[in-house]
Amino acid sequence: MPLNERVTVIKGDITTVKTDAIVNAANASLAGGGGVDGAIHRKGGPEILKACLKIGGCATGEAVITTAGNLPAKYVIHTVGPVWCGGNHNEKDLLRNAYLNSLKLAYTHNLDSVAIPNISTGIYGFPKKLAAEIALQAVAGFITSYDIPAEILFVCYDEDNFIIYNSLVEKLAQ
Ligand code: AR6
Repeated sequence: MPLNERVTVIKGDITTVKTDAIVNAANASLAGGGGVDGAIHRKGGPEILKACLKIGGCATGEAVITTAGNLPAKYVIHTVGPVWCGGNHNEKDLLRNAYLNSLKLAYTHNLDSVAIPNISTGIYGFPKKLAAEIALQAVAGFITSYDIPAEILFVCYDEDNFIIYNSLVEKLAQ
C-alpha cells in the first residue's frame, strides 16, 4: 500500500527483494545471528560475513554498508536496533537513529531504492505498534529533506506488523 509516491508497505521476505539495498537488523558484533540477520547471511553467502568482520562492529543506532553477496539486492545496510528494556533506556531515539542512519547511508551511496524490515520487533522485543510509529515518522521526516532514495519499501514479514503498518498508513493518509 503506498504511503506516498516514495514509500510502500509490503508483506514478504526481504532476502528476495531486488532493491539497490536491503537493511539488516543486525547486532553490534556484525557476526550474524537469528531472524532476518540469519536469513540474509544464509542466502547471501560468506562474502557478507567477510565484509562485516572486516568492519568489525556497529554501535546501536548506527549503520554500515557491505556487499549483498548472492542476494538480488546490490548492498546490505546493517543497522543495530535497540533491545527493548522497558522503554526508559533511550530505546525510541535509538530505533529512530537506526532508520535514519540506514537511509542516510543509502543517500550517501546514491542508492535509488531501499527495503527495510521491522527493526528490533523480533528477538529484540520492541513493541510492534510503537516501533511502526517511530519507523513511519522517521521515514516521513527523512523524505522531506532528502530526495534519495526515491523508493523506500517497508518489508513486513509477520502478519502482526503488516496489519499494524497498513492501519497506520491508512490513518496517515486521512
Ligand atoms: N524478511 C523480512 N523480515 C524478517 C525476516 C525476513 N526474512 N525474518 C524475520 N523478519 P529480528 P531484531 C522480521 O529478530 O528484533 C538477530 O539475532 C521479524 O518478523 O530479525 O532487530 C540479530 O543478530 C521482525 O519483525 O531482529 C540480533 O542479535 C523483524 O524482522 C537480533 O536478532 C526483526 O526481527 C536483532 O533483533
